[in-house]
Amino acid sequence: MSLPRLNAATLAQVSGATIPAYPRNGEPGVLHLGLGAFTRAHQAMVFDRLLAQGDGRWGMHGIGMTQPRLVQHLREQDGLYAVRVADAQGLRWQVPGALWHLNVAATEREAVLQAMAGRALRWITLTVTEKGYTPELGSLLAQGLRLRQAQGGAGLTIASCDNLQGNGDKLRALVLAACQESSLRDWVDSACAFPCSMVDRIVPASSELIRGEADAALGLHDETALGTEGFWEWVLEDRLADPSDAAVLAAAGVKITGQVHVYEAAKLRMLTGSHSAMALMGAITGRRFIADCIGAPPIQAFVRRLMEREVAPHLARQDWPAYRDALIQRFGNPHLRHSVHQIATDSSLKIPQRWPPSVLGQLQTGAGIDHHALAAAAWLRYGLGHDEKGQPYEIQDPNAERLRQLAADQRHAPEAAVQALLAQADWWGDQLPALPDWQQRVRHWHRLILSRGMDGAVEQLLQDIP
Ligand code: CS2
Repeated sequence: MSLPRLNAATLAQVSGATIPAYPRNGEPGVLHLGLGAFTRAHQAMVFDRLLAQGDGRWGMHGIGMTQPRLVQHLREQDGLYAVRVADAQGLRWQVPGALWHLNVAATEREAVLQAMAGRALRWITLTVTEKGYTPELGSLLAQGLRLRQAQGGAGLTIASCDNLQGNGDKLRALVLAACQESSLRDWVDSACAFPCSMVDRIVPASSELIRGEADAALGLHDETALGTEGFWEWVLEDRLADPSDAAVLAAAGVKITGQVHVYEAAKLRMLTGSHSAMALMGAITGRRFIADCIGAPPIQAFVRRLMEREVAPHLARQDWPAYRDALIQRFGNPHLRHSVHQIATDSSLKIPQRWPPSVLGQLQTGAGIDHHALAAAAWLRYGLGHDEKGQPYEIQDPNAERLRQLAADQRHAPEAAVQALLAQADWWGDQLPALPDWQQRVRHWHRLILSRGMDGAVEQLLQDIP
């Protein structure tokens, strides 16, 4: 028997979850670009907390950039959805209520532009992923801000929440470049703020499994249910259009600081840098989830050493040992079922943010780079598109074809394949490709991966470099 759908009319029937008890019919104060799993389990739950405390300014207008399906499902559910928060500290279900309006940028552009000019709007937040920072994004925002300025709207805080170093600066540059009129550029520059921010919560994509668990927990069907961990962090640069928001957000657990880059570097290089290495190892060895990877002692030892020896020496985050230990715990959370292939998606846009800064730092001090070199060699092996049991997998990446071509002949001409991979300046930057030590170590570990297998190469590294 099919369950009734979760929506505003059935919400009161929910017993096994915390549900919103505040009005949801106001004008959204936040417009979010890049409606996906992450923002629904992160920013939306921060705004849900503020709304529950009576501050009605934090309702969200969620904008899907291209895929209408998620927006359609959420429209059918009046913006309501279920989130399971589970880790060693316990398990609970919540229905956040911060998502009030929904549109698709690709097909409903006028509605999105009008929303950017909305009287009640105060913030725009973004999770458009690493591949979303394009001139088209700048144009969309500039067009909306032009309309806002013309209608006498106040300035906005426009906060990028993507895994990019200096994300707010990158976004500001895109928007200013898209402002054709100098009057608009001057207004954006003076009235709007583009803080950098680091956001953190592990949020796997929705799955049939979690939707089934939501059915059982809520007694209602949610086509978009999510699972996440108890941990979350939002570190926001203290550069806001309305400075009074700093105290409001801090009271909800957001860290407002002038040191956001300290947290950005630690997260990008320790968390997501390890994520990318494990994801590629998992894909090659046929391990489905991150928890399966970190649960393999040699891979856990590899990850610890990658963080301690090759990343931490270049971080300003003083509490990195505690952060490292927390990450190992978080990676091992069995409730998350975080797919290695989800993380391996778009590796050609992710790895440039995550590995080169640590490798360059190590090379500048003459320290070892073998853990990152083995990870880079794993990326080349990943490019073959099948695991070590011959099971094929899809390479989901805007540069998938390039990676496949670079990887195709690696068994017949391994050195040439490594050289070709490392010569991709848009992936490794301008400095790394020319550094012989880097090339030599990647060649070494690539040979080991082909001869001893992924796990064998990891074990060899642990033996060779105690
Ligand atoms: C992951 C990130 O998919 C990926 O690339 O490394 O989504 C990671 O789970 C989040 O940034 C954690 O905050």
